[in-house]
Amino acid sequence: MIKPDAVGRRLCGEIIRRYEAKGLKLVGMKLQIVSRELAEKHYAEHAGKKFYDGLMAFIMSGPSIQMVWEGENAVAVVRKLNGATNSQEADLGTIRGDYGLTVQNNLVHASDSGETAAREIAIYFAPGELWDYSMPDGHWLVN
Ligand code: 3AN
Repeated sequence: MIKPDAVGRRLCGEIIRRYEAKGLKLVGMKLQIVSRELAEKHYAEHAGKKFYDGLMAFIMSGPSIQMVWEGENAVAVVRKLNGATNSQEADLGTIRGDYGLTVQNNLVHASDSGETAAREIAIYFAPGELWDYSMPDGHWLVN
């Protein structure tokens, strides 16, 4: 997910460019202001934490982009591209390390396992909104 701070800072293209340049394949994408209902589902594991209210307000504060990316080890690769949750600790060269300054407004979200990805994709996408297609140069990225 490209969070509202990154959309507001006109960083969408830069972030998408990094996932594409790495070789990941975009199979789903939408722009929306996330409803409270969806945000509650997304951040259920953080309910009750002291940063929960701020996090909820932030994620609903403007449009965000939900995306599904495929590729070998996509979960780990995307988390590496994003960098550590706290942008100040994120390595330079990562999205958060290069563009972020705080822990809450950290520009991007990514699922932390295949199971979480399945859960989160179901929150934001209907099956018919994900696309199965081949890419002309796809064979260069396997083996
Ligand atoms: P990540 O997005 O790196 O998987 P999570 O799932 O631990 O990180 O946290 C979800 C989101 O909650 C973070 N992206 C960040 O926006 C916010 N968050 C996490 N920890 C804090 C904190 N200590 N203070 C404020 N916001 C936080």
